[in-house]
Amino acid sequence: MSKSRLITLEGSEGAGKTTALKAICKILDKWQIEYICTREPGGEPTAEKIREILLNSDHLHAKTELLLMFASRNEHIENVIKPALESGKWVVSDRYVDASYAYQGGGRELGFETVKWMDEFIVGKTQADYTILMDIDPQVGLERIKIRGQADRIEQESLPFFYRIAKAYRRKAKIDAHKYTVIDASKSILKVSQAIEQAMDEQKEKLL
Ligand code: Z5A
Repeated sequence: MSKSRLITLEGSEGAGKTTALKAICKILDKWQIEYICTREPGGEPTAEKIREILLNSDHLHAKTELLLMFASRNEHIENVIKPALESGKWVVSDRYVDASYAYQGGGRELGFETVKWMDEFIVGKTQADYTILMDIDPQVGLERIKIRGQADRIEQESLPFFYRIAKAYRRKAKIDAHKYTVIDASKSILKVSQAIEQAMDEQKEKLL
């Protein structure tokens, strides 16, 4: 039996992570892998309550935001991710710790070092085996999600905030290049899905 794997999806607003998730699931089904799909912040009851605070509070200090992201992540890891991996299932997570490097480290300018400290403390060895970054110009991504209506607290941030996030994601993808694939998410849904399926197939030997 192959080792259980943790696959994560990252990207800024409107990058198309939902489409990407479908493409990953299609491949895992083809490989006959048992897996669960989950998301951050959230993925389990307490973490979902923290998500509500994170997305719908009027104001949060940057450090509070970082601490809450990791508090919800700790519940998610202990109650969902670790048990799934230990039972032999693979886990596909819509966002994981690299979102904290990008949003809190880059966007909120708390820096990678601060996030790394929290990463080592909370995530430890439960690191992603493989990450797909949906890379898009933030302006294009924000345009895509405009039609959804009411923006949450983070979505209401200014454009420079989202450019810092995109830059931080690219930096993290370079640091962890051995386990990252960067997808051009500005292409059509069909092209993006094909690119993800191809990327997964290229990782097959490494992952299985
Ligand atoms: N956050 C954080 O700050 N720190 C952390 O550590 C973590 C998270 C874990 C979670 O909100 C928020 O928490 C998020 C980061 C922060 N920031 N905010 N706000 P969320 O889960 O609600 O939001 P999201 O993860 O950013 O999801 P999203 O905005 O929905 O983006 P998406 O999932 O990538 O997009 P989508 O739903 O797949 O697509 C959006 C629209 O674009 C939709 O109408 C699609 O049909 C369309 N689309 C998708 N692909 C295409 C292509 N290729 N062409 C044209 N149109 C497309």
